[in-house]
Amino acid sequence: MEFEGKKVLVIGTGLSGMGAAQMLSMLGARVAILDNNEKAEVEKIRAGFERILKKEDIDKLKIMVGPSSEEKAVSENMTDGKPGFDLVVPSPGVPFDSPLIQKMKEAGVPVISEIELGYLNEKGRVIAITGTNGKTTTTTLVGDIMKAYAEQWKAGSLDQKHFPACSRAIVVGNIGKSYATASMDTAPDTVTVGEISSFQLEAIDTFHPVVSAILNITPDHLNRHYTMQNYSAIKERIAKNQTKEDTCVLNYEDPFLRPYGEHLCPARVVWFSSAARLREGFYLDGENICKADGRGGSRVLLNVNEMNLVGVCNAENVMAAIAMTEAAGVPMDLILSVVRQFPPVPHRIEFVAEKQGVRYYNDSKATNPDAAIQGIKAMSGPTVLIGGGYDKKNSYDEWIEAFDGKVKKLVLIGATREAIAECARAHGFEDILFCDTFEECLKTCTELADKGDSVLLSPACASWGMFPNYEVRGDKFKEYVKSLPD
Ligand code: UMA
Repeated sequence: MEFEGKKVLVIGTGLSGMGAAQMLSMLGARVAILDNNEKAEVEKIRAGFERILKKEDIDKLKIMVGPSSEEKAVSENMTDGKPGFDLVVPSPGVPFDSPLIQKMKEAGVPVISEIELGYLNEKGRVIAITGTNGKTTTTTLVGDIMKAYAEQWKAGSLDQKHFPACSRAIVVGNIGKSYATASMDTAPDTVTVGEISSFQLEAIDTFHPVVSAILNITPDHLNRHYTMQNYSAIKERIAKNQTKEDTCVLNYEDPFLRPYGEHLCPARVVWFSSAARLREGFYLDGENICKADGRGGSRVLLNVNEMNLVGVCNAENVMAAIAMTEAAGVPMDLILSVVRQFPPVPHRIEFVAEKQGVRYYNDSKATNPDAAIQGIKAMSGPTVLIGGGYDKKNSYDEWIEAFDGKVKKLVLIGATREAIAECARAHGFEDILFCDTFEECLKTCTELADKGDSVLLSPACASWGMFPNYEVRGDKFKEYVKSLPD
């Protein structure tokens, strides 16, 4: 797509909005950017652009801030009674049914996510990963495998007639990197590995990965997507432009993905399973990750104890990463050597330290009940569990049921603490404590834990309301643990 001279409205001045505006300005578009947060300041936004754009490009930007900025963006840019924009790029955090977006759509202005925008400027191949949980671990692992592949490819140690070109692998998306910015560095022989959220998939159009994966679909973000049917349909959009020439890797155990993969997915499907011995695909057999060839043969690829990652959820993530990178043309020996060295991703069932006989685990990335179920499942003994946070209107029943006698005390914080406590009591679990601050909660956990116990931060809720993001919450936990006497 040609962006030169196009009038584009970018909504939001976080990572996505700044990246979108940067790419568009560099490609000659006329960019208006707004942020409706009452605390947003033009000077600060300009200072942010000074790090990524030339002064003459910044001077051409129209920056609008505050609660009236949406109204202004429309009223000041009317052409023939219609909003005078050629394109609108909302940040993922902007609700897709917001009045401004509805107005733009009704006026026939195309509304695309920053992921679609990056893709329109993509010059190489794309591998894309979505799912409710495990996206970051899987994306990071796929990125590491593709980077190792690129090194070998460039060094000439792979037969370049047989193996697809790859001079560089770039990791982008929900993992915390703007795709639009990164798209400026793509070339016909680069591979972009994207972690893509449901918020980003809502507004894709031509986005077409050669290899995609949907890891799992469990309740999350229902305050935005309303129903599970809607949420799963949005996740499945990742493969909407794929054909039988492409590959979509799917979880055979997922009740939404099985029927999708069997009847609806337009790509060649490769399955992985943590529970069934598949005839074709990747599966977990006890401690072994195996590959079945579809002709009755199967072989062990690796034992889970050879990896640094723990838990069945991570075995699933690894199987998905192996399936995706094999489909992208990487030799299996190289894939497995990277898997064996791969360190745990921070904030995901991350062992922090043992202090006075108590083991501390940071699973701050468990921002929904399903992710938190994996956290508690990975614990082997009595656990003091920290839960609660921002209210995404999730249900906690299955999480409480997964406590399985392991949780000796549930220490609750944040907006959801009453709702979680009520749900726990309904399931007969009464060992509950409320804390008002995170600091009080951490001290309480240390007092409650005996030698041999674990303390697990796996809150089943987003951190918003108490922290800017789950990373800050996890880092605070780690800082506290490290400050404890040995
Ligand atoms: N804003 C408006 N109007 C609105 C809403 C927001 O002006 O109606 C403004 C805010 O004031 C703020 C900016 O938009 O200045 C924030 O935009 P954003 O919330 O989309 O955040 P970004 O910094 O652009 O980060 C986004 C993703 N955030 C969300 O999806 C909420 C990041 O994922 C992602 O890393 C980044 O793009 C790059 O792709 C974070 C996330 O929480 C990690 N994702 C959710 C998850 O993983 O569960 C989906």
